[in-house]
Amino acid sequence: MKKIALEEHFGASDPNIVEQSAEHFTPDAWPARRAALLDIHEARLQQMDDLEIEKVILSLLAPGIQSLHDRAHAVDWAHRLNDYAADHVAVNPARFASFAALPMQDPDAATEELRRSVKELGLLGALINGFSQVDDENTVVYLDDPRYEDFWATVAELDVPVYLHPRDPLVSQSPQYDGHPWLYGSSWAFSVETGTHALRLMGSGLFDRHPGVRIILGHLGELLPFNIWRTDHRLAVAPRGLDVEHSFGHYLRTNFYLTTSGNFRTPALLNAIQEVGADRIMFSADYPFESMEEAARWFDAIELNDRDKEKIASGNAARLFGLESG
Ligand code: GRE
Ligand code: ZN
Repeated sequence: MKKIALEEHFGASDPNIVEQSAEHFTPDAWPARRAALLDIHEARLQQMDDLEIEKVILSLLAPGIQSLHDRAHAVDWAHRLNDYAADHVAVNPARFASFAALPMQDPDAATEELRRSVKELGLLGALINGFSQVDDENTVVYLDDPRYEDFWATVAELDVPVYLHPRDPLVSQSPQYDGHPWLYGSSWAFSVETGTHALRLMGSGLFDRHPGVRIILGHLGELLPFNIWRTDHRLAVAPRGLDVEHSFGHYLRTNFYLTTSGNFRTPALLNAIQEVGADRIMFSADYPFESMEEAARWFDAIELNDRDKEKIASGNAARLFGLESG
């Protein structure tokens, strides 16, 4: 079945950001993954052809710009890496598109870079890797911070989605993981960190002020579809100062889209479909951290009615990004 995939990462060696991903692999596995992050038009495209993935929306690896705590460094690298992404899309625009990476360390610069990326480079929105480290490595700022009010207004005005992608919490600020390093990364901490960040956005009133803002979450929703009923159920009796117009389940079903990136598990997909509906779920792999082949073979074999399967494979993404559906 024809598919569009949209959490598909790249790295670059100029500026040299690809090395950020080395920590996620054993030294013997890293050279091949490094090469896969740097490649776009060869092995990646070959696999897309083999697996009926007609289009990939690229995004920079994580934490990417979000960990560059020096503001000027973040602004410069985001600009250069968005140019780099646009240049690669231009080589084969039928098969590739890209999200922008944004220097959230400087909210005005991030807003301008989003505008430039969408209007001048033709990128399809932004992918932000969670909180940003700002000015020093231990200061973290989440996207619900008031300094981002103009940024979110611009997201609404440009009418482009923002992919909220995982990063690890800082070791210095995560005593719950001390001595248990296997809890970091994509095994667990990524999802808890990102699901919590999404709840912060809901609780901040962002979607009351800007009902048109659309957030994409990977990994079948970073644990939220499983737990959202309980969160609302408890907040109804113990709101602890929460003051927003709707339930979190409402925001999840109204302002969020989910992808299958890195979560190739049919029971989890069916839970997500039951909670948010098949119109809000999109196929993705999370290449090259995950196997494009495993993602595609799992998805193609799922027994689901044809209408919903086609929407998840490509129809929802085509509609959300204004792509021609073919
Ligand atoms: C991801 O982008 O989702 C990712 C990483 C690093 C390791 C695993 C993973 O950035 O899924
Ligand atoms: Zn990813």
